[in-house]
Amino acid sequence: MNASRAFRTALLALAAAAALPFVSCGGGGGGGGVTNPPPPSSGGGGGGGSADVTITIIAENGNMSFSPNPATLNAGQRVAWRNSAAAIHTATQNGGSFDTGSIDSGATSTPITMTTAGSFSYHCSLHPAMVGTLTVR
Ligand SMILES: [Cu+2]
Repeated sequence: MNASRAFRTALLALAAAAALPFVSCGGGGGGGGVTNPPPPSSGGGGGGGSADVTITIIAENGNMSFSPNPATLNAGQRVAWRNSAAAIHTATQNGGSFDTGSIDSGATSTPITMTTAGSFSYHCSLHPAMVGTLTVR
C-alpha cells in the first residue's frame, strides 16, 4: 500500500505542478491603454476673408491651369482662387454648385465654404479647357 500512496502523492504533485503554469500564466492584463489622438482643431479662427486653402490659377493650360490640382480640404473649410495669370479666369464647378465669378489678374476670389464631402470637378467658364478637381474630405 505504501507504493500506491506514494504513487498518488506523486500524481498529486504532478497535477499541482502542471496546474501552476496555468495559474501564473493567466495574464489578463491586456488591453493596453490605446488612446485616440485628439482630432486636429479646426483651423477656423481668423474670421475675415482668408481662406483655408488657396488655389493658384497659373495660366490657361488644361488640367495644369490650377495649382495644386487636385486640391484637398476638409468639409467646413474655405477655398479661394488667386489669379496669378495675365487674363481673367473663373473657377466654376461643373454642376454649378460653386462659382467664383470673374477673377481679375492678381486678384483672389471670395472664399467659398465647402460643406459637403466629395470630389468636385471645376473649370474656367471663360476657358473650358482649364479644369481642376477639388476634393473635400
Ligand atoms: Cu480662364
